[in-house]
Amino acid sequence: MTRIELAQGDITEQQVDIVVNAANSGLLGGGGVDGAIHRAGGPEILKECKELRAGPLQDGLPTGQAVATTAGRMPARWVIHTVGPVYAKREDRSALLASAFRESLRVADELGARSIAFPAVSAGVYGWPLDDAARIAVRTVRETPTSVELVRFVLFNDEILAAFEEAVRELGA
Ligand code: AR6
Repeated sequence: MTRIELAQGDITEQQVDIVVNAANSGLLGGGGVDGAIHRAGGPEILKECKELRAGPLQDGLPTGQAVATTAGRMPARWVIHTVGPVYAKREDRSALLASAFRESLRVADELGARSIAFPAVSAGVYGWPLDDAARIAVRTVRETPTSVELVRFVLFNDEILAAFEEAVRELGA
């Protein structure tokens, strides 16, 4: 059974096997969680991202997929970089957002990880409405078969934490 936890705080400080990054397809850094992870983890992460772009991911990481690197100086062992979709009013991209969580768990299983921390992927710069982002995140994790024992959503502020608390209540996670 996978345990789902909610916590408020900074994802870079989590004592878990894997920290998930809400990256962009270029994989070379950005703002939000992405910036925080590269700052906290140090240059080793960017070095591995550049190697991925020079090798298997020459066109970047497609939306909804996930790839692992070292976590550098963070307490975690690995970072899984995933790319959530940009929110669009006229197009339902929720399958891609669910895929970002599912693919991250698949890569975590490949690594043999037991614990993972997710941010609220797509709920920042990418503009996803918080309640919906929270529901998709919680539902997908609950429905994805995985050997990961602990999934911790690390939420940056009161508002996004409240959205996840409501999603957990609604879905009974
Ligand atoms: N720990 C936990 N959550 C955080 C942290 C942190 N240190 N910093 C921000 N958040 P965002 P996205 C929250 O914008 O919407 C980047 O430039 C934030 O408050 O980081 O998927 C990438 O390079 C929000 O609730 O990710 C991409 O270009 C959540 O994390 C783009 O942003 C996600 O916000 C991805 O946008």
